[in-house]
Amino acid sequence: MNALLSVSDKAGIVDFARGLRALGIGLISTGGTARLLQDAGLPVTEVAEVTGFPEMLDGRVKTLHPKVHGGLLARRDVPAHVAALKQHGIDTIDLLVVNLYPFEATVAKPGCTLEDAIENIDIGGPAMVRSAAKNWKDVGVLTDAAQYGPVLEELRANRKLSDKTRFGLAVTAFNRIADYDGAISDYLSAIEFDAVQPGQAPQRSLFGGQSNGRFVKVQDLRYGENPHQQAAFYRDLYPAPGSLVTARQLQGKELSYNNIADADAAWECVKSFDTPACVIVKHANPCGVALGKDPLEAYSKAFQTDPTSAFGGIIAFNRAVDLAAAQAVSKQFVEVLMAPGFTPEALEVFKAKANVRVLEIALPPGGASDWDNGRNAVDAKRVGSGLLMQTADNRELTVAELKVVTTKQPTAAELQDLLFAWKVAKYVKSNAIVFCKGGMTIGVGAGQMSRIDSARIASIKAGNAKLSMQGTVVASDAFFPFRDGLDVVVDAGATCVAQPGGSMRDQEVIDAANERGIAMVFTGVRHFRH
Ligand code: 93A
Repeated sequence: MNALLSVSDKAGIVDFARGLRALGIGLISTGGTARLLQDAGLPVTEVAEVTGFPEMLDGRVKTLHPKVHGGLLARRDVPAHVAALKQHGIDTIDLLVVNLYPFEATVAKPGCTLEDAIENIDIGGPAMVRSAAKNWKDVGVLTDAAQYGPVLEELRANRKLSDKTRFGLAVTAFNRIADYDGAISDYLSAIEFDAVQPGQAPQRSLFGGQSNGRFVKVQDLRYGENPHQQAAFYRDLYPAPGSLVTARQLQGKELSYNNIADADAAWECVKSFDTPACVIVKHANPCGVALGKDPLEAYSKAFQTDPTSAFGGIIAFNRAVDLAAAQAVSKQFVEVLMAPGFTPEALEVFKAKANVRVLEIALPPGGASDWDNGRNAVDAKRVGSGLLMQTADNRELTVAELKVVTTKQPTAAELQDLLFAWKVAKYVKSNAIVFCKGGMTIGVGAGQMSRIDSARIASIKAGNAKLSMQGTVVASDAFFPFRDGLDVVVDAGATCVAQPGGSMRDQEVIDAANERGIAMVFTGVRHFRH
């Protein structure tokens, strides 16, 4: 039995080769790998010796030879194949161990040039992997160091690999090649060729090129939105720093489909604040959002907005959770708790609540405005047999953009609350009406087909929580089409309103605001979210 070993990532290869050798398996290897094995005192035949050709063209041609591919592809059960091998002096290769030039890691490095990327496209490696995987009935193919241990164990036990093992290895191998080729095609497709400068990292644009992104499975999920639906969680090939998929689960039950969807909503919202904040999400909508001097205060305020809905909620912080915040949170039923960190005392509190899923997740390196536009700032939604894609809603509002359209001007405190409310409204499903005061949500109306119903619901909720609506500000994610919605929020106690403007009846709504003696600003920006 012969094994060919050709690996870029050489971790674990010496021990594995030693294990093969101990079973009497012959070792063939390419330059760098062969040297390493020889240095470890293992007898190795160099591929150049097998092919009768030196490795050439800076290593671009090492294994691309019939002596290699014949040995991998020949069917051992077809006499004509066996005869052909004999005629041409080709030995079978029964085990192939390959990991590829590190293309993905190379292009992930900042400043990687097109030339560097191209040199890291492996040709001979994938060719061998495909040959071996196609001929899985006779050849075992290893493409990942994690396979070394189990394969060696099986060989030690049975002297050969089972059909099932070889088939499984072949499937993994083809998946690896598909991912690898996908990474190459993604990278090249997104390059704006006319802007390529020699020696510089090429400009890449997700929408300029042909790529629509590729995904890697994170985990299978027990079920989907409902128990009769199957589901799995995938991540981008290159996840954005600070995105949900970079989270580490510290304890708790397995995350469910709905947990992940809600955790994403909570995390996206909370990380958009620079100062300590807490977001509680239920059914994809924030049911309480607040700022505070510390996590405890932010949580206490967020919880007050809607204690009924917060039950079983997903709670996210943008600051490390300390003991005080942990003790407060642990008084309620919580599904998922997420934060950039936890003090040891805080973690201790949740040890007693083994079911609570605790996720640690780093904030984006650039802070609240770090939207990572270059990479994952894309929203996608399946429709029928199609896919809707758009840039993510990363629009941030500055005070300078606010246009006061009423006689009454907002006070400084109202302006501050308006910006807070506006940020929250962006994360509330449309139609969104968000009442806020003092850096906390007072009433959230979400997901209604009519804006006036969202306004009514927000004020009912504030009433249920026994919160005063007097002097609140209101953010409306899209314009008021009629004055009736505005009247509802003013009746409830709002004194200042932010909305995009742009309705045919803007004047009617402005007149209503003036008549009711409140301040209103137009943002010129809409935040539908569905
Ligand atoms: O440049 S290649 O595409 N041409 C080849 O013929 C070839 N054969 C194996 N790269 C090739 N390889 C790759 O070399 C393997 O996939 C592996 O990643 C690497 C191992 O080289 P070395 O043993 O010299 O470190």
